[in-house]
Amino acid sequence: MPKKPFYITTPIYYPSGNPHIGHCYTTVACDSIARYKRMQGYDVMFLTGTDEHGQKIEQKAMEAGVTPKQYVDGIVATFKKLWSYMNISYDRYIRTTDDYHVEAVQKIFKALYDKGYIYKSEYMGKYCTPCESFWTDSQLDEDGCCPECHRPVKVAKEEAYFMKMSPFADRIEKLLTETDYLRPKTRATELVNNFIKPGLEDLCVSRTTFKWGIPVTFDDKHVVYVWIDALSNYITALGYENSAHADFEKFWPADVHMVAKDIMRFHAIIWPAMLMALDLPLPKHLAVHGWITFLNKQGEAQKMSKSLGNVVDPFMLGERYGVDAIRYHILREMALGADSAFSNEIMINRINSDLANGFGNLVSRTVAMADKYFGGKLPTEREAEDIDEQLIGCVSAIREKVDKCIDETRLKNALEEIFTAVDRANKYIDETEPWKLGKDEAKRARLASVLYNLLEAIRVISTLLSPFMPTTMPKVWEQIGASQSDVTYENAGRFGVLPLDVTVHKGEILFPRIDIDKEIEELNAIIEKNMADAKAKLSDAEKADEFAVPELADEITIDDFAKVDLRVALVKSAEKVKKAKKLLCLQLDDGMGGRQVVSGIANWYAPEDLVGKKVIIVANLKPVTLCGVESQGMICAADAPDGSAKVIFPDQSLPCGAKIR
Ligand code: ME8
Repeated sequence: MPKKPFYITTPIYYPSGNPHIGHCYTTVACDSIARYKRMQGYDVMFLTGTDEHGQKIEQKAMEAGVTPKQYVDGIVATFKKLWSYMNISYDRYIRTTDDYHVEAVQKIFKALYDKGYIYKSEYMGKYCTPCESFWTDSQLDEDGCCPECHRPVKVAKEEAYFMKMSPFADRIEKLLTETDYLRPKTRATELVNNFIKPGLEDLCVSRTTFKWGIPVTFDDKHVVYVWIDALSNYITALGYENSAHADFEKFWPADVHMVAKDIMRFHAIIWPAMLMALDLPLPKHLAVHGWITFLNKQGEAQKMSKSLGNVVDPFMLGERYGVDAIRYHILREMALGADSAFSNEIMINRINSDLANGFGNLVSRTVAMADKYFGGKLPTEREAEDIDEQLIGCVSAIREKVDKCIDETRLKNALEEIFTAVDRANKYIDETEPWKLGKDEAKRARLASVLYNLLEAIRVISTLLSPFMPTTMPKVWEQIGASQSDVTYENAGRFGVLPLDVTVHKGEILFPRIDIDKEIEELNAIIEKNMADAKAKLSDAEKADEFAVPELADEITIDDFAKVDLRVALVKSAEKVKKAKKLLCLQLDDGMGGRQVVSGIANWYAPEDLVGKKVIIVANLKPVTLCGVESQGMICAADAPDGSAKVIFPDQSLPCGAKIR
């Protein structure tokens, strides 16, 4: 009988910076499901890749002085290196710069145009450059900024093609609320209330302001704008509208698309609309997970960001604790739909408790006892007791539970189920006290039963864990004397598979216990250094990018401006104002006989930073008394992104009293 197909995808990632632990989450989760399904006997297609077009990449390449293709090639190589390092068993890797994808997207765009779903118009809206997204006013956050990254948006207008969305609104609403497409389904409410109920707006699908994109064949001023290009990858990679692959019939519709919440809207609304417009079947499930955030020293969960330097490097963690421990940790911490805060402490505690003390210890104790009491080879006589049934019952039941979790994309729960069996087996050791049995020759058969039951429990557990931790489990099989045919999916549902006289082989410690204090100190030092480096490295452009520009004040006329008399003045002396921590009192030469100004900059400037420098003052400001000291005007300073004020120093050759206009 031919194997049943199973198709799972990660998002295609932007190669605009190196991959981090957040990208690893989705990819490792999909990899574990893909491996599990292969173990179950499915014919699996696991797709990942990179989303390589767009203005942001064009800009980054320009800054780096290379072509966009050269730029993405470098980062794609790092992605691929990471996936190989993390043991990701993808079957296909799509790059949106691949010729076949480009050709297919052009055909898809044209087909949608020919069907009347795409039309030309003019776009005027709020545009977020970093996210490459246009937003409507109702979608902006409460500060009027981008709802995704919360940075300021700008008004932009251009000729553009649009895709009609309203014809699909009812079907999409039903898809989200009446089927189990969306996981977790609780998220449907926000999509329906925020996007569908207010009326689905047509989607801008082309751009003319940058070149790094797939050209629209029938209007070469335009390039296809992000989502039609990106989302189509899931079908072009199978050979839709191209001849590079020929698996579309076999694998479409996808069984699972997995994404984080940042791109849920695109996968829950726009992607189904595109497929409906193309008359294609819809994917079966969209699994949406939360963010891996970084828990900082103050206990606040921060978004991982290169500019903050809090991006957790998977290569570094893998080197220290092993790739499987990292895979386990990220999958075990994140519940589908919720965010999960990453901290070094949580990670190390998790590895120590579950892997070193829990599973690792179960294996090493069992193998060590079989070695000590029976020279490694179990005798064939047996003596069962009632308590055995509890262990056997628990272990035999887990496969079915794990199957269900995998089918519902609940990987955290899958691991929890498996670890109930680990705990049960460790408890069984405490209950049966094999070290006591080992002292009594008459208990040989009983001891053999206990150790055999433990080896069987380990066999089942390690088989089910192998999709999650594919490097370590073969080492376990070697230690417990299991052959390849013992560790199949079928045998993970049975007890009593290992030969009665199985031979164990003591091996390396699977998960060494981590010295938490030492490691935390070292990891924290690494993160702090990264944060300091990131701060120092931020280019001015990036700093400006990070900075939320305050809203523009009401319009004034030139006459209004002329009322403000700005002048150059020299700081002759300065001192702190007693009893006012923030204030400096400055004596100025203003070219008009001199004056005294009090300024709230003492937190950032010492008197000696200013003496001898020319500054700009508001010279006709009505005098006030601040903390008992008279101030005749004020010094001009700008608000910096870090909350400090930076004094504006004009050209120092200007004479005191020069007017600024
Ligand atoms: O959005 N925690 O690409 P992208 C969890 N190209 N997951 C994270 C994460 C974090 N901190 N950071 C990233 C794009 N991810 C588009 C997608 S698909 C047709 C086009 C993962 O590089 C998560 O899966 O910004 C998220 O959805 C994806 O990376 C976004 O990757």
